[in-house]
Amino acid sequence: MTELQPGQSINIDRLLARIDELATIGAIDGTEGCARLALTDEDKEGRDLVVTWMNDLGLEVTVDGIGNIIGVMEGNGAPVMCGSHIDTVRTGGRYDGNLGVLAGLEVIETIQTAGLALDRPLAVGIFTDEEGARFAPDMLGSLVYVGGMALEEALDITGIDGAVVGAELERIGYDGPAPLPGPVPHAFVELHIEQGPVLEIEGITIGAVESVQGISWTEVEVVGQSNHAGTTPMGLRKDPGFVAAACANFVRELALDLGDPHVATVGRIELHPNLVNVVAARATFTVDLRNTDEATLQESERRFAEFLDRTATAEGCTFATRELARFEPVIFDPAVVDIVERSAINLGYNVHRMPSGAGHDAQMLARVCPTAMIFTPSENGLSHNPAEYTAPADLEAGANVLLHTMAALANDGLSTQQDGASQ
Ligand code: HGY
Ligand code: MN
Ligand code: MN
Repeated sequence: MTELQPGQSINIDRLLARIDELATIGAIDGTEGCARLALTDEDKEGRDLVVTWMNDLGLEVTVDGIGNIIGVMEGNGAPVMCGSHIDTVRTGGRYDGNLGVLAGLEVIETIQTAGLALDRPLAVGIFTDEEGARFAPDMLGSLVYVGGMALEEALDITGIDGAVVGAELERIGYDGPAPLPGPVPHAFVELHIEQGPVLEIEGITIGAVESVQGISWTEVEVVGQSNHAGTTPMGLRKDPGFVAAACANFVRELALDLGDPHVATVGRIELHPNLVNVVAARATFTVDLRNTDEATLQESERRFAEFLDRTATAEGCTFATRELARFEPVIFDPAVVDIVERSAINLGYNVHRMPSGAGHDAQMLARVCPTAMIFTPSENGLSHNPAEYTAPADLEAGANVLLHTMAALANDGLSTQQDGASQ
């Protein structure tokens, strides 16, 4: 068996071929994107394809009770794991999540083909429902994997379409037997597209990700009184549609007031009965607030709650809120971030340390083992959009950094002697 050579590269054509093939599942007509909402038939089809590739590589494949799929190479001791997700949002691109999983398979095939010796086995994980777009919270599968949510609670979650997680997992045949919480890896590394503009603007190829910002998702239901749009004087209205619109405007103003990196989004608004000539009876909408600083995130939650109360009350409406997701900022393991940065430099790529604006499964694995992430640039900073694009040279760079980072971690690049030492 041989050592990994400093210049050893993955096979980019093989990686691109897998990315392209997986993207045909749930393909969005006329675009490069795909739609595979968690636990839908398209998600099942994507899972089946990647499991076939895992089996072709001779990996030991397990599926746990929340549908996480883990493929492990033969070997002794806790594996060095990589991975991500293959579920997408409804306007998804072909790289978000998929790159981290398929680059993991490519790393393993490169190591097998070159007959390379590693002190530890490698593993690739596909975590269920990372997006949280159909079933909140996001990162659901990895959250359950690390014991952050009981399986029973997760299986009971009802989605935006009324489907229930447990029933959907059973329907698609991914309610697996593997134990939860899952086996703790020696270390975890996630390769992901940046999904933002920073790397492209700075002309940097690799992001060594040091942290993930905090996330706060709330669903708000405002109840008023449906009435005739033509006959109801403005002063007599109880219009939840107005309250929802006022809240969408407020969170934008709030984000501008707090300044970067604070972001705020009203991504989903549903009016009932949603008709041109009816003052709505009910408005249901979501508020997504994020910040790298927990105290500021809490301040934004507090200021929004006060605005909602004041505005709904003044409009004669009642309201209820439901927390969909709430994760504090996460700091990745400095030793693993160092290895990512050093791997990139040794491979001749320029590299930039940065936070992640998006949530990722790595922020959950960081609860149980040394973890970090690798970013590659997103063209025009675009993501959660079918036009999402990352150039092949950047995909190759990211996968090469993943290869060398995982090899370093497998050959004890970490000072820790214990498997999966807590942070
Ligand atoms: O919402 C997120 O940050 C991720 O795409 N789930
Ligand atoms: Mn993602
Ligand atoms: Mn995403």
